[in-house]
Parts: sequence; structure tokens; C-alpha cells
Amino acid sequence: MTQETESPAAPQADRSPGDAGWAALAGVLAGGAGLAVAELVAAVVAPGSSTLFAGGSAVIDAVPGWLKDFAVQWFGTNDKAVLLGTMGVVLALGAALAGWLELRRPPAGSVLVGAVGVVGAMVAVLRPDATALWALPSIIGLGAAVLLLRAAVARLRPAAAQRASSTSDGAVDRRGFLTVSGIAVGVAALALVGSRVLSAGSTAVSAVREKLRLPTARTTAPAVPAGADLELDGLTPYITPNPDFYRIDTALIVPQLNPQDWSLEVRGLVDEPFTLTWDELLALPLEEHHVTLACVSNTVGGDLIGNALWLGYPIRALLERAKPRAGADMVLSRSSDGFTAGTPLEVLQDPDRESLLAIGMNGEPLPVEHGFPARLVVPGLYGYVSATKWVTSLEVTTFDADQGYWTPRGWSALGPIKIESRIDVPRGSAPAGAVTVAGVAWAQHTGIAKVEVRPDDGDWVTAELAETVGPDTWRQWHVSIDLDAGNHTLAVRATDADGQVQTETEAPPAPDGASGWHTVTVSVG
Ligand SMILES: Nc1nc2c(c(=O)[nH]1)N[C@H]1C(S)=C(S)[C@@H](COP(=O)(O)O)O[C@H]1N2
Ligand SMILES: [Mo]
Repeated sequence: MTQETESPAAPQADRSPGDAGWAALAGVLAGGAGLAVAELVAAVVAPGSSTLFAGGSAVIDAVPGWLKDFAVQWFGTNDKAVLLGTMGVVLALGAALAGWLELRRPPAGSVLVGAVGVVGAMVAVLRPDATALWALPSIIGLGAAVLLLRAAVARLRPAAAQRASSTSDGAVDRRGFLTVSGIAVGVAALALVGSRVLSAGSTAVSAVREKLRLPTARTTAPAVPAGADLELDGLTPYITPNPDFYRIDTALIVPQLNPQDWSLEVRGLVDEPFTLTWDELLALPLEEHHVTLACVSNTVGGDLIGNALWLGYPIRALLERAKPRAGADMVLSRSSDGFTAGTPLEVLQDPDRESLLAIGMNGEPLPVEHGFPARLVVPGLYGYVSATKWVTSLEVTTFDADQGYWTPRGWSALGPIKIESRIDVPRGSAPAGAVTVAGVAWAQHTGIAKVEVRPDDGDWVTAELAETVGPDTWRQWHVSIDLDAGNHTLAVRATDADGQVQTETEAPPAPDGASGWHTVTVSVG
């Protein structure tokens, strides 16, 4: 049946469903080749300027907070891969439609592809770090797609085919069509290989980072006490190794900043604005602090949290030099890719809080995806209001006049970290008898004073706390609980150094962080 309708031998070739399918394929091939050409041009202009990445970044900025939160909850750090995959499917469907339109309603297909190019160019030029050149990848790439599409679909039209060639069946120029399609595939492959070769920019910044030797700290962090890490199987280590450190940001392409071109501008409501270069920063007396960073999107029991040793210069000292004016109450930090965070000025000026312009993480330069060459780290505040990566400016301002990236997207302007605790072991099952229960608890900048575990509906049992370097990091804990065979539910709650007990009231991450007790079910036997 389908065999018959798709047969190329059908005389009324211009209305055969088979040709519609070929036209759709031509749309996909031409579109794919065009996007690949855009990647190639972007490799020369700027990595973020390609149609796919500028478009994807614009989608990220445009989707409402709840949807993004949903994406992070469900796909975790894969949320970007899911976005790119979804975009790929939508673009492929659109390209197939363009092919079909080009056959049936010319030049509607070309117009559709061209429109994607124009929109892509506009979106790229409007990115925060864009120049006018950022229009080029979409214009050249989608322009090429239009040419390929027209050439391929023309071969599917009998009239055109008869003029252009002498195919034996007198219907459509299939051989010509296949040739043009082959050219599209070739262009796509060459462009992709070329863009890989040319995007050596990212390897260049990695190479600079590899060679970098950071100065040693003038003020070193207190040594981690031997008892800080219980080293139990399945228990999160006290210090999170860099490769395991969670990563959350809006950057589809990790910004590639060369330290020699980097500088930090301190400006706004200040008497003495100034710009700090990389070499000037390295010459300052640097300090080291252990700080546990946490994401506001972390759910109860989740793992968007990590602890590291940060090396950097106190933000407080930068502000002292700039001399904020009376009335200012916020510092809006901005990254090279346009992300912003609004941090209370008094937190950053607090002499007892070690907020850093950080350049080192666990003894090495910041990994590129964690903000190389410089980021902010503020103990006690969620990352979205404090931990700007790839930071390039600090603007002293007011909460009335300005807001950080996430505030208009439904997240609270202020983001102190909520007291939380998590059970890491056991998860799943355990042999009957004395069961070791262990995990981490955090109340950054206040410190953890007590952790309790409750089996089923029994009494709370106080856990033993591991050592810690101070109140700015999480703290491990463990306790042995007798459990008989069967299913048991374990709950945990922490108390901070101010005596505040972690609330049982459950709250979702939005707008200012999740709360509630973490529980796990264990099958014992
Ligand atoms: N430039 C930039 N900095 C950013 C973000 C971002 O999207 N862009 N996200 C913030 C958020 S929400 C968090 S939780 C932390 C995460 O830092 P990490 O990826 O190093 O763990 O970075 C913060 N800094
Ligand atoms: Mo976050």
C-alpha cells in the first residue's frame, strides 16, 4: 500500500506524498547544514554567538522560574542537555515543515528558514556580552540553509527538472536532488569539523589555567581537623573534590575569560570607583577560607551543595577602598555573560564574615565552569544572591533601584541559607541490629550545634558531631541505632548554634529555599 503511493514511478510526481517526504528531508538537511555553518562562523566570531547557543541562552533567560526549577529538579545538571535536545527536536520538525512548504507553497519554506536566521541574529546581538558581529553566524548559516533548500527542492519540481536536466522519467530530477542533499550533508560535516578545530579558544583558556601558579595565601585557613571527615562508606566527604562539585548556572557555553584580559570594575554609589586587574589582584594579600556553597534549588535531601577551600581577596577590603556612599544597601555583582546577583552591602562589609573574591578552589585555580578566573563566595547566602562566577563588576547600589537575575523570575531578593540536614547512610537497606546512620548538616555562618535522628515514631536520638573548621561549612554526624527486621523510616533534624531547630514545615525551593526534615526508608533484615 504505502509502497505504491510512495513509488517514484507515479506519473503525477509533483503531488506524490513521497516527494513531500523528500522535501521534508531536504528541509532537515539544509537546516542542519545551516546551523553547522553558523557554528563554524561562531567559532571565529564568539562561541556564544551561534544560532543554537544564542537561541538556547535566550530561551533560558525567558522561561519562567518555576519551569526552570522544574527542569533542575528533574534533570539536575543535565537540564542543559535536555534543553538542547528539545531545541533539536523542535528545529528538526520546523525544518521538515520548511522543506514541505518550499515544495508546496514556494517560497514559504525559504521565508521560514530565513526568518529563523533573522530572529537568531537579533537574539544573538541582544545577548549581554554581544557585539554587532554576533549577527553573522545566523545570517550566513541560515542564508546557506535557504540556498541549499531552494536548490534541493527545485530538483523535486518536474518543470524545473525538465529545464535543468534530461532525466529519463521526465518527472523529477532525483539524481540532482540526491546530489544537492549530499552537498548539504558534506557542508554540515565540514562545518562541524571546522568549528571544532577553530574553537580552540576554550582550549586556550584551559591551557592558560593549567599553567597558572596562584600565589600562596597571606592568611591561610585553619587546618582541617582529623576528625572532620568520618570517612564512612557512602557518606559525603567533608571537602568536595572539584570534579564532584555541583554546577549550576545559566551559561549554555562556559564563559572563556583570559585572566590577562580580565578586570573587576568596582563602581556605582561609591566615592572612589576603581578597576582591579588580574596582576593587581594577585599582588594583594590573599586569604583562604573553607565555605560550603549551596543552591537555593536544592531540595530536602538533595545534593546541590558542596564544601571547598577558597583562595581570594576579601570583598570587604575592595568595598573599603571604593568607599560606598550613605544610602547604598546592595552590591550587584555581574558576570561576563550578564548574570547578576544582588547581595546585601552590610553582609559584604561585615568584619566577621569572610566573603571572598575567589580565584582558587581546593588548591587550584577555579575550574573554568566554576568561574575562572574569579568569582564571589559569601558564607551563609545561597549562590543565586552571592556567588557570581566569571565576575567582572561590583556595582554598589540599592535594592530599590536594582535586582539580581533571579528576582524578577520569582525568587526572593534575599537568600540566607536555611538550616538543613541530610541522611547519606544508610540508603536502601541495612542488616538488622546496630545500624550506623550518618550524614551532613549545615547552617552556614551560624554553625551546627546538634543533630538528632528519629527512627519511625520513636524518640529523637542525639547524633555525634564530627569536627569542623568553623560555622561556615557543613558538618558530618553519625549515630548508631538499633533496628529490627522490617521497613523503617529515619528522620533527621539539626539545631544551629543559636538554638534554632530545623523546621518540620515543608517548603519547596522557590522562592527562598526548601525546608523540612529529610527522611529515608530503610529495609532492614
Ligand atoms: N555567572 C553566573 N554565576 C552564578 C550563576 C550563574 O548562573 N551565572 N549561578 C549561581 C548559582 S544559582 C549558584 S547555586 C552558584 C553555583 O556555583 P557552582 O556552579 O560553582 O557550584 O553559582 C552562582 N553563580
Ligand atoms: Mo543556585
